[in-house]
Order: sequence, then C-alpha cells, then structure tokens
Amino acid sequence: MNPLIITCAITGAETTREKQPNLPITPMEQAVAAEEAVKAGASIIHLHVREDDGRPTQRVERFQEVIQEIRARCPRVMIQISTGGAVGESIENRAKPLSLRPEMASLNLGTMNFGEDVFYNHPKDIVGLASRMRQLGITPELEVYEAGMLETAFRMAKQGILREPLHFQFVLGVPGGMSGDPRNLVHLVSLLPTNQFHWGVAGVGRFQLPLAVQAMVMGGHVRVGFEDNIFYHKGELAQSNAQLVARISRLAHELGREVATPEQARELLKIS
Ligand code: KMH
Ligand code: ZN
Repeated sequence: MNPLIITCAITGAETTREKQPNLPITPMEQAVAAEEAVKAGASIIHLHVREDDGRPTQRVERFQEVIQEIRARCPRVMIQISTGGAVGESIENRAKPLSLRPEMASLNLGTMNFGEDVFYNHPKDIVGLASRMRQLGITPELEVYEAGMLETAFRMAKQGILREPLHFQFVLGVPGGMSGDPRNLVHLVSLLPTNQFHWGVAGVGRFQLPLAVQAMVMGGHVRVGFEDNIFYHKGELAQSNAQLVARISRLAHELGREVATPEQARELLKIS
C-alpha cells in the first residue's frame, strides 16, 4: 500500500477557543501547531486563518504571515489553503489567498446544508476557483460531502477543468451531508472508477477516529485536527493537534502502513 498521507486541519473556521482552549489562532500559535503536527507525522497542513480576536478571515496578508512562519519551521510540508473559508464568506474573498500560490487548495464541490447554515458553492464559482487554481499551478483537493459531488468532479475532469490524478477528501459527518457511517465511505470509494485517484477521509467529531482507521485499512489517507474534531476521547478534549496526529501515526505503524514524509507525499500527489 501507498504510504499514508496525514493532513492536519489545525484551526478551521468554526471551532472556537471557548470549545477548545488549545485552538491555535495567532500566526505564531498556528506555526507552532503546524510544526508539532509535522513532527508527529503530518505532511499536509489544511489552513484557515484568523484575526487576532479569533474571527475567521480570508485576508491575504494574514495567510502570508502564517505561511511564512510555517515555512520557516517546516520547509517541505505542503500547505493547503482553504477556499471554503467560513460559512457565509463571499466567493471573492474565498479566492483571494490563491494569489499566494500554495501547493494545494481546497475546492468544495457543491452547495449543502452545513449544520444550521447553508454552505454555498455555485457551479460557476466552483469552475472559477478550479480554473484559477489550474492557472496558478495549485493542486486542488476536492472536498466531497455527498456522493453527487463526486459526479461533479468526474464531469469537471471530462471537461478538462480538473486534471487527473484527482485527489478527493471525503468529509463525512457534517450535519447536512453524508454521515460517518462506515458504509458511506465504502460506497464513495466504490464509485471511484479506477485506482488512479487519491482519496482521504476527514471524519467530523466522533467519526474522526473510526473513519481514519477504516481509511488506513482501505488504502486511503487521513485528515485529523481541531477543524473537524476537538476531542481525544469522548468527553476528553485533545491537548493539541499533534496529539491527534500522533495517534494516527501510531495506529498506522501497528497496521503496517508507513506514514508519508512531506517528500513522499509530494511524490505521491505529483507536487514538486
Ligand atoms: N468552513 C466550512 C464551511 C474548506 O476548508 O474548504 C468549509 C470548509 C471547507 O472548511
Ligand atoms: Zn477547512
């Protein structure tokens, strides 16, 4: 099996300090959290940034500051900026940090209910973001919350808007999308026509750990971190993002799956 790519989503847009006191918010906190996560086995950092007061932002200067700090500590980790932003953010703002040309960026493939909110992704905006990424040489990670979104990706690949190999992230457990039921992951993977695709799973909340283990066994990759889950065990908050990554690395080792270094992850995803 391929080495396991662990992505760490260190901050997110919705998690708060009130709920997770160790949430990294400032550029320095985020850089330290990223460095610890990389030391624990992460090769991709999925990045949302915040203003100092904790508000989510898509401000380019803030992304630049954080990326610089992370790069100074982890020169080869892949940085994947979020173009999802926070629910309700304008599409113009969501696209802005692409100008920094990170290795990767998330691309959300459809509109859906997102908890109590609606996460809008108009078809023309999805195509617009994908085209901009292509123009700038940024590899999209395709965020899939529903089986129909997978079909959207296949259609976009056929139209030449997305270039293969496609890299999917199945985000399961968002209220409004597919749940973290193990059958959902089996179904989504079964829809991939060949094994020329990369896929990972980001389980939300209590689904994070069981889906991660399932993905490891099925040959997929794994995302953990405070964006998706703030607990280590039921009712016990995680101490850090790195603690969540370290558990995945340990389990991978037990299961005989090598954990990818940033270099190996680049090679696998064809990102130089
Ligand atoms: N904050 C969510 C509404 C992404 O990063 O692209 C969307 C999100 C997905 O986090
Ligand atoms: Zn995100």
